[in-house]
Amino acid sequence: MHFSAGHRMQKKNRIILALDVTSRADALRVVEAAKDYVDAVKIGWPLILAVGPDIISEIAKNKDVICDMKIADIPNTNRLIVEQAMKRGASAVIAHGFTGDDSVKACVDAAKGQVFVLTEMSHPGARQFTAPVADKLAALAKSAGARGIVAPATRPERIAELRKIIGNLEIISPGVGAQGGKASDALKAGADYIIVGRAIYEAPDPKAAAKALADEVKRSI
Ligand code: 3DU
Repeated sequence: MHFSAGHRMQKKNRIILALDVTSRADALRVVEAAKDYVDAVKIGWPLILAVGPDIISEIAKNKDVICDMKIADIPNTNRLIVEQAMKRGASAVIAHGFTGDDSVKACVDAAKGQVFVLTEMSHPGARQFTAPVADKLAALAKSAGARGIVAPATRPERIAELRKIIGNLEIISPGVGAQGGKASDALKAGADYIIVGRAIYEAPDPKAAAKALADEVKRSI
């Protein structure tokens, strides 16, 4: 399952666990519970700030880690951030595209292509700024050589539209469960992977929740 930059996350369960817990014990417990049902673990600021960046390497020993720092800076700073994430064992990173092509290309170069670019975000406020330019952000992801885009499971019709722009790039899709989106809708609309956080880590039985989602995935592809 583990791969270094340049390889591909194994597309088996088509679920990425968003590990937004704030203790090391919770992080390891949830990964252990969900490990057979997820293809990768997405780690962002909540866990990194709570526990420290060593958690990236620790989880990367057993699972592909996508570092979700929502990188959005000038090219040089983007490069420095991505280099640190990759050095710690991240398999891919998530970056904003609104910073422009030079900033996105800096991420792509530093991650050897393993970058997912945010397009329209999944929350209601996304309608203000990211939704109106989402098609352009998707086109930028493609022209910059990114691996894929992040697109909203809360609006599956947008996944289908963005798919037309990016061709065979990958789509990873948050918004399933706690934000109201459905795994089957996102996958049928063209998502390669769903990203799921609270519906797994806040469930009374995270293993059962992950398994139920994996079963839903199997039924819908
Ligand atoms: O709503 P959940 O708990 O399943 O978590 C969703 C995760 O995906 C969370 O880490 C959030 O930061 C991330 N994400 C979005 O929810 C929406 C986006 O547009 C991009 C990332």
